Amino acid sequence: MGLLDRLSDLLGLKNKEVHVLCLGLDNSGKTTIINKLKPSNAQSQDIVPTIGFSIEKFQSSSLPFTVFDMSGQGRYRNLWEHYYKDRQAIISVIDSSDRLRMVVAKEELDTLLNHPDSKHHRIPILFFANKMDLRDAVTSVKVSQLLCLENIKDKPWHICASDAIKGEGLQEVQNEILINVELPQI
Ligand code: G3D
Ligand code: MG
Repeated sequence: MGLLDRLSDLLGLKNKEVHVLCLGLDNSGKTTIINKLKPSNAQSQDIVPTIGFSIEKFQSSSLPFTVFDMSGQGRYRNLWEHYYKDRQAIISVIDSSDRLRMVVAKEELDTLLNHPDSKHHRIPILFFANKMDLRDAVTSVKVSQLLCLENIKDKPWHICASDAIKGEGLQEVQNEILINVELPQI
């Protein structure tokens, strides 16, 4: 069973539409990851830079999924907050090889975590420490430290190392992050 199917299964979202918000700085690999999460017959061959944001709707097993792929480019970042409310889970993608912008990634994450629509809601967050294949990549443990993930107490979260090009690490979501989740009305 794929990651999205397990997500919907664990959240008990049978026969409903599942909304997942995918966030991260530009070039971190969001669109590549979302593409790999789609059923193989719906995957694109070419990934083009996302302008603003794109909404991907696809069927995963029997369930319709909507993934909001938010551009990380600075001028579009304030769009994120309009979508905080409208999600059952968040996927946050980090370029593990981009040490220079890790501090910006942390600022963006802090903005998300401190937003009134996000704070105190038990929305599961799945972090992908992406681009693990690159020589400059730091480990997922190091990414976790740089982003101070251990300070997140009000949300279940998990970090996975991934190589989105090969599709490695994308299905390894741990069940425990997805239990005890307060679901918004959908
Ligand atoms: P974004 O949607 O977060 O902006 P994209 O990022 O999915 O458009 O990916 C940005 C670039 O990073 C793309 O390269 C993509 O192929 C590459 N990429 C994504 N994931 C990985 C990964 O795990 N490893 C490596 N090495 N590269 C990755 P281009 O060259 O098309 O700009
Ligand atoms: Mg993109």
